[in-house]
Formats: sequence, structure tokens, C-alpha cells
Amino acid sequence: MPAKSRTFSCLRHAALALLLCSTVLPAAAGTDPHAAHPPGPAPGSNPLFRDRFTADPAPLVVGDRLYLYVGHDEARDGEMFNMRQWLAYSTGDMKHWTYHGPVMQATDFKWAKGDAWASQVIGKDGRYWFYTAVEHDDTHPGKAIGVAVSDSPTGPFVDARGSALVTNQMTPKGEHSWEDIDPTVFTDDDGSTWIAWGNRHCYIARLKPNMIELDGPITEITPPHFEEGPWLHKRGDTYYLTYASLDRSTHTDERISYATASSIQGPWTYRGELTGSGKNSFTIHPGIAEFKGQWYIFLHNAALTIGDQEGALGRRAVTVEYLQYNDDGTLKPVVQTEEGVSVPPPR
Ligand code: FUB
Repeated sequence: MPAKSRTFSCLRHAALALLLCSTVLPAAAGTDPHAAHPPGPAPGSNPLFRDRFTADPAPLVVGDRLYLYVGHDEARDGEMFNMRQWLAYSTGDMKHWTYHGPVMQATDFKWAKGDAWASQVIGKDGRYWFYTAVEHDDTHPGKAIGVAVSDSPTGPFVDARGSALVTNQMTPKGEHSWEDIDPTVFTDDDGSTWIAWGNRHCYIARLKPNMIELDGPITEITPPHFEEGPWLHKRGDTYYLTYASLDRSTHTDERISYATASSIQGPWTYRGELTGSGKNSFTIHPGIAEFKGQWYIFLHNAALTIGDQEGALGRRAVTVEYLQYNDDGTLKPVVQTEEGVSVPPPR
């Protein structure tokens, strides 16, 4: 066959093969022949984000979108944590998420050495206030809490005061250098905003209306088995303090426990465990929000593998579950699932 005809014949065969592939393959795969793509995890199932490791989820509802701030876990083998930046995502339906990229680097706080640990963003007076833990430089050794601000929930956030809001030296009770971490912020019905934080000891203080200074003393509200990761929220007349707990006599990994109160200043009543440990994870961290009439609790585990990187202490994955209340205001136990919110809430 002349070269020209051979080429033509090859092209015809290739075109035929392509045609067969495009019409036959979906059915041959034994799945929905009308599906445009092979089935993947249902939207809303856990973990929420599968292309990078994420931890310490902090939700914020703005209008008809829920924004989620997370720490970016980048630990390689042999590293405990490697967290340099915070990322933001948002959703309108809890199933499909938009990635907004990094909103801030830990070293954007000029007084910080690094460590983009847990954070929370709160809206007030048309601006967005980002409270977070970082490692302070040698002038105030240990972890510290900074505050940054932006006109948009997707940032970028910039240091709002040029120095730490809370340093390790301001809470001398703690036995270690990472006592001042994991800030949670909450605005009460009277307009006052409160910040709680801590590791082993849980502290609370009121913020001045300028959002960048403490207004009054730091007091301690440590509930039983408190380890870290406090989260404040209110429903009806009840205040909730949900946190990562560690009962060192019985557990090797953190779980989630909570306490309730009829005032932000307590006293707090311990209500026991809300959920167990995150799969494969020593840490777990709650973030709670009501969105479009439904309550959610965000958590993290270490069950995600990306390439050759398995989940680990410093390679975690954010999850979400429905949060439901009993008639008396206590919380129903949360079961951590792979389905997450891809299925309707349990009845
Ligand atoms: O992500 C670093 C630290 O691990 C957080 O500050 C804690 O809550 C724990 O999740």
C-alpha cells in the first residue's frame, strides 16, 4: 500500500476506534451509561477537600455563603507540624466548595516566627476580624494570639495592631509554651465580643469595640478534660463551649466535649463527650455554625492519603457533620461518617 493510502487507512481506523470508545465505554464500565464522568465521592462527603491537607476548620456565615478557614497542613515525613498559611473556602449549599486560596501567611505578622495554627474569623461593623495562634519571636517566647483584619471574608488579612493581642507571658499559669492558642470569638446579643482560647487552661476575656485590645481581665473557665480548640456559640438562651478534650487516664487521642451556660461568663456545666476521636488523628478541632436553618460541626481527622503522603499528626483533613439538639438544649452525640452531609440529616 502506498504511504499516502496507509496513512489514510490508519486515520480511518483511529477515527473508528475513537467513535467506538466514546459510545461504548461508559456502558461497558457497568455504571450509569448517561453519566458524564465516572462516579466519585458524593458532594458533601468526607473529607471535604482531597487535594491538600487541611486542619482546624473555622466556619463563618456571611449572607448566603458559608466561609471556611483552615490551616494548611504541609508536614513531610519526620515533621510534626508544618503550617505556614491559612486557606479559605466557601459554599452556598454545603456540597460544592469554592477555593479562595491563602488568606494570610503566619509570617505576615512581623513579630511571628511562623506556625499558622488554629484561627477564627468574625464579622463586625462591616469588617472581618481574623484571630489566630502563631509562634512569637524571641521577644515574647511561645505561642501568641494575633489579630488581622480585612474588608472581605476572603482577605487578604493584614495585622491589625502590629503586636500580639495575647502572649504567653500574659497567662503565667500555664506550664508550657503553647498555652495561648486556638482563639474562638463570639459576639453576644448586647454587642460585646469575647475571645476564649487555651491549651490545658481555657481563658476568656472581653474585647474592646475596636476588636484589637482586651477590655478587662483574663479569667479562667477551664472545663473538665479541656485540652485545646475551644469554640463558643449560642442557640436560644444557651451558650455552648465545645472543645477538644483529653482524658489522659483513658484516652490516647483527643475527643470533643462540651459545656453549657446561661451567661457567656459562666458558670459552665460540663455536658460530657459530643464525639470521639478523628480517624487516625491525635488532634481534633470543632468549628460550629448555623447555615440556612441547619447546624453543622466541622472537625478534622487524618484519614486522607494524597499520593505517597498518608494522613498523620501534621497531615489532616477537614470533615463536616450535622449538629442536632435535644429538646432540653443538650447536643445529640455526633457520629463521624464518610457520608458527611451528602445525605440528609438523621431524624
Ligand atoms: O493545628 C495545630 C494545632 O493542633 C491546633 O492549634 C490545635 O487545635 C490542634 O488541632
